[in-house]
Amino acid sequence: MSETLKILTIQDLSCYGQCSITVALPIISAFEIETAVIPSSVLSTHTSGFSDYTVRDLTHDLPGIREHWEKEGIYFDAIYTGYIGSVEQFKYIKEIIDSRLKKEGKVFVDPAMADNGEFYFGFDQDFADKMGEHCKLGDYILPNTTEACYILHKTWKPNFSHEEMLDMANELSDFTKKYVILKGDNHKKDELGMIVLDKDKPSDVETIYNKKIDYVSHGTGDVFASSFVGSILNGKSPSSASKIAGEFTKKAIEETIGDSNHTYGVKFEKVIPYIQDLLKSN
Ligand code: PXL
Repeated sequence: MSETLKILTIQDLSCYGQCSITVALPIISAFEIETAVIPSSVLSTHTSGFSDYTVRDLTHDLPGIREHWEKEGIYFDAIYTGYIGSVEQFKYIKEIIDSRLKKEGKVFVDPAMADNGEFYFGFDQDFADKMGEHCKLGDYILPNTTEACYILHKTWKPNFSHEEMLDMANELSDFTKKYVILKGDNHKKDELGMIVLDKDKPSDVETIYNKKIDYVSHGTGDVFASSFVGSILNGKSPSSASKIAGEFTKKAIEETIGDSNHTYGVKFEKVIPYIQDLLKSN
């Protein structure tokens, strides 16, 4: 019987809206990885396109969960952090990583805090600076261009040249232990690129392209990060994992386009049956 890897994901639980934990848990599980969760806050919906949502901050539950898991001897092969609800959570999350990650375990940081040139509701430059520090715990960081600009104190624009994207990925090397996956290289007309950079081999930098789809949708970053994590834990290289995650996310968007009642997230459930094919062909 092969060993099942165990991952912990720490992010909010938005009860409705297809993001964060409700995306990560089913997708990573479908990659045959045992997935544990710490909901760092509970919201009735996510914060984009909904109003008057409820929020319960669970920051102060984090140390108690860690202490219990220490008593139980629970460890993880990987920890993946996404949307983080408060600055205070960073220190508790670091304690969880320090204490519950196996020695050879890997950390994935999706600095989910901004998109399309703007912060999500409630975040600011101070939060972005703390997120930048948090990224330094990551073996893999997965920012989009907006998040990269806030972390690097750069001015965002909708279209960066390929050279500017490569420069930005290089600058992000200071904010990762190993890999930068910078999403959103849109200099080509029909293809969307992701820069995959290993800070120890910057001259081997690669750009992975997928078909570009002109559709803005919520939650695609979470779908991408979850399928990237699932692919890496299935032994894929960062460039193959980016290819699989790009393809998985693109298919989820294709399933959603045209349904005007479904603008809050993407129908990733329809793509879950393709995971094994994607793993085999990449
Ligand atoms: O998908 C990112 C995300 C996660 N969680 C919450 C959000 C957002 C983006 O707006 O509001 C609560």
